[in-house]
Amino acid sequence: MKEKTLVLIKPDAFEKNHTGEIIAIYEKKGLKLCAMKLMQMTKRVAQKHYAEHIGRPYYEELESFMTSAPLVAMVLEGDDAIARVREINGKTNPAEAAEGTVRRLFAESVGKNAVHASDSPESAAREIAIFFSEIEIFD
Ligand code: RTP
Ligand code: MG
Repeated sequence: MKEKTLVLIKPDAFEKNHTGEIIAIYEKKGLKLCAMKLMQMTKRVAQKHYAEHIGRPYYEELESFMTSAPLVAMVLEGDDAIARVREINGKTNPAEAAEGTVRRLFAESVGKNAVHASDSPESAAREIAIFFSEIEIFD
């Protein structure tokens, strides 16, 4: 089934010029870019995007990192895109991420872990609407 998912190339990976390589990985796996922008998250957007994480021990660090510098936001589309992109990204902790995954290749720590991807159809719909308006999404 065709799905859309929100992917963020986080400030660590953008800063290290890994954007092109990361996008190439998704494209080579057959996922299609249907929206993309360079932007910096505000605290307000971080609190909305990571609402379920507010109050957890790592939240303050997560918010401060995600708002610290520009990131690349995109929507990828493809068959089973939500689960497939998370598999391509690898485990949250790069030390546990499988060989060849984006996080194994580019992440430096659990916090600075290169990429974000939506984890369910509900979160994909919610997250895409935070970053993109209808006229910015092409399919
Ligand atoms: P993401 O949302 O970024 O795709 O990552 P995920 O689903 O694999 O991980 P999630 O549990 O949703 O956590 C969101 C982000 O919070 C940071 N985190 N740090 N220090 C820690 O223990 C810790 N736990 C989570 C990570 O940057 C993670 O990607
Ligand atoms: Mg998550």
